[in-house]
Amino acid sequence: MQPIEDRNKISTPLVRNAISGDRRALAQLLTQIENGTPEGFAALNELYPRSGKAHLVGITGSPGSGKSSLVSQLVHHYRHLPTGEAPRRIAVVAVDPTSPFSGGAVLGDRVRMRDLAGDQGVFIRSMASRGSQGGLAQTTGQMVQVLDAVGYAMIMIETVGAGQSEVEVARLAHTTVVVDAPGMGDDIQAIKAGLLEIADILVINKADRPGVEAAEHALRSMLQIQYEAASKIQEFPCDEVPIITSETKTWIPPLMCTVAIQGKGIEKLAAAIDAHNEFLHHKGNWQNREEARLRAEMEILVRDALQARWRGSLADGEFERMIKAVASRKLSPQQAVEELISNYKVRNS
Ligand SMILES: Nc1nc2c(ncn2[C@@H]2O[C@H](COP(=O)(O)OP(=O)(O)O)[C@@H](O)[C@H]2O)c(=O)[nH]1
Ligand SMILES: [Mg+2]
Repeated sequence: MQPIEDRNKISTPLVRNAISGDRRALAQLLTQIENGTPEGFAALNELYPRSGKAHLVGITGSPGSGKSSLVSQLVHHYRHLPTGEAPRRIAVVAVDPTSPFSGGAVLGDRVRMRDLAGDQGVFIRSMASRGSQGGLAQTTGQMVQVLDAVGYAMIMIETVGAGQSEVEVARLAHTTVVVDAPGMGDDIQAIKAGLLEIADILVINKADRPGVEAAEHALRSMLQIQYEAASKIQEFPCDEVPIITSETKTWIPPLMCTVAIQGKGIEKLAAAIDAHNEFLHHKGNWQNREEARLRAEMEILVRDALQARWRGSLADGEFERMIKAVASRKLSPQQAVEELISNYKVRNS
């Protein structure tokens, strides 16, 4: 391990350039991380002590609910604050195959994206949800770490809220925004229920569409079930931005209604995101969240590393043979796994 005093010295030119604001260097560095190269790995270790300052905001929900539209509106909002406040530098990581950030956008989205593309304070990176070397959640976590270390104050992570790895990605954020839209169908209720557990803010986008009340009612009932024990929760008025005082003990996810394509409700949504950030900076909440976040990240790393090592230790075709043995009912899945793992233990002792 490097001694502490050397920790802030950056020896790699690419990493130094990325820190000094060179966007091409940053893009190259992120590609190395995506490809799992040794240089990327070394850069992560070099950069880690500089990270930990950014507010990580996850935006998740069903495809087509309007996540990308909301993200671009939010970024635009934060970059053009009316108060003359210096705008924060914002990065977007879009882990979504249908994202306008990675193509496949309708024209309106492209126009908005172009607005952002000329802004030097905004960095957008899209990621294929398949094909990253170390697993989706791991790679996303590492990219976010780099963006944080080179000085982006806010990092938005857009991900489709379907599937385990997307939930894992959402867990990497400090603030998770779950986006729903009217008429998305009942088949995704289960996903929604799962996502609800990790939601800090709920958004019903496309509030210009029919069925807003029904969507609102459904989400509100789910929230009430989840938070019943927390306290006596009155109604959840839509669009009410939580006010954080020294008395605030629990965070109850606010329900916000937006029309992303018209920029409606964006200011309030941004205010809710900022309120959650403020809540986290209250009474050690941030530390708790950071630890929970890092626990999630490290569990992913340990799992992936162990699995990779175990896979690497298998003889050619061993796994396939086991699958055949299970398929032909010679072994139960449990027996097969026991055997596969016990061989691994022997080889590694
Ligand atoms: N009517 C309506 N359409 C919207 C709204 N927000 C987004 N859309 C449209 O819904 C489609 C999907 O949006 P997108 O942001 O790509 O959704 P994502 O897949 O969740 O990222 C696009 O055609 C958007 O223009 C909205 O508030 N109202
Ligand atoms: Mg999208």
